[in-house]
Amino acid sequence: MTSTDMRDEEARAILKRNDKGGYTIPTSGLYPYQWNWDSAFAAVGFAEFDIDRAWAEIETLFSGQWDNGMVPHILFHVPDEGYFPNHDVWQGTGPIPSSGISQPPVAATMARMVLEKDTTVGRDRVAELYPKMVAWHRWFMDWRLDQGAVCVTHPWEAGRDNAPDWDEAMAAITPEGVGDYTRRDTTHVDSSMRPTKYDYDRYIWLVQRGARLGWDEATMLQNTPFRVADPTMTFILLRATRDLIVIGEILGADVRELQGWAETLQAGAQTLWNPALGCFDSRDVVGGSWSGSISNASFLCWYAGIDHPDMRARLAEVLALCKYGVPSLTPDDTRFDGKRYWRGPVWGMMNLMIGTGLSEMGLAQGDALRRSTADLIAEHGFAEYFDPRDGSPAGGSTFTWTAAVWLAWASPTNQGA
Ligand code: 2M8
Repeated sequence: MTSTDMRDEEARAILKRNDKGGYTIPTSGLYPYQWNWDSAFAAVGFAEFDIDRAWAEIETLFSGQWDNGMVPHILFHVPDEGYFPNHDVWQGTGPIPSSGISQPPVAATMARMVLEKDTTVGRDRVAELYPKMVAWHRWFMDWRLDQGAVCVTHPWEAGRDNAPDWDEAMAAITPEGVGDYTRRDTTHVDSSMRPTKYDYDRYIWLVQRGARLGWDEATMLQNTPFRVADPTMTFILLRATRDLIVIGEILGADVRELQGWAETLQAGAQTLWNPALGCFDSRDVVGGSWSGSISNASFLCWYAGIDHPDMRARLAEVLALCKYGVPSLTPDDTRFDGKRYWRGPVWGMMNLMIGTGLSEMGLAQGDALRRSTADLIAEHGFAEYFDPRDGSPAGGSTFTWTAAVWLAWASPTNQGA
């Protein structure tokens, strides 16, 4: 067996081990539930060896969809005391116990990828999912826009939990009355690789506010303490809406409403251009300031079909400092912390989206990024994230989305595919 075959085998084994029957946990211990965008990435990993299981992953995710169209960021299928905050804190109001916020909507893009693997099997499966995905995207358009850019109402919604993008907005929150609580994440992973207590106090305060208001979007919008227009959400929703249009056209659906959304989001993405930084950036809607972050979310522009000469220059600068792909924050930023989660580390699935976008636009860095991600995983394993300075693994291990990224994109088995 070659080393590539061994990694392929290991990646399949990780997906099977994290499979809890219809849904996949990100990794055991640290994350014992179904997470939204983790599941969508898991689906493209499964699609490399089990198409039926790939569709089941997305179907189970949408079984938690709320009446208002929102698809929660966590589905608490089986209670587990090893995680905090659990459903008793969140008090999500959907058909199965869940959180009360969403996560980056990569599902339609991943569904299109699974569909293209096998259109015969996929057509009926995607036909069932299509109206649910449209309803979810409509929820974003109804409740999350600012000047056409997509906002997050909690750092956990962006999936980039402790990114510096939220620092100003978080500083404006005084987490009064949050009470005592016991974190579980730091019993699984070294606390130097996780968000701080300062962050967690504000995360929980925001969750308590949502729960108190019954997760009613109109009520939560009034005097909202946290609303940040975010490149992660904006680029990903724009990309996914275009993929949803392709799926709709295959199904013979009327896609005019979706085309309107894509135009709105395309214009909204331009409102994230920070001229002083020469980069796409997060914009605090409540406080009015830019984050000033050259992050891996900034470089999702190509994934959304948006090119910019300055972004190419920023990418070259960042990649000159990082051997293994795009870090969550450029290392020459004073806020950079190479092991602390979304303040520095490299994440495989972010590399996948950035690299895919670059390749689709005919830019050579796309394939280079795929090769460096392959080296990263081949040399350092299937960690949750990696220190961009030397590739050392950090966070959880045997991680679902890293295994999926390997199988669906980075593995040399797929080179030239
Ligand atoms: C991380 O977030 C969760 C909360 O949602 C946590 O720290 O408890 C983030 O990296 C997020 O993007 C990811 O989906 C989740 C599971 O992998 O973990």
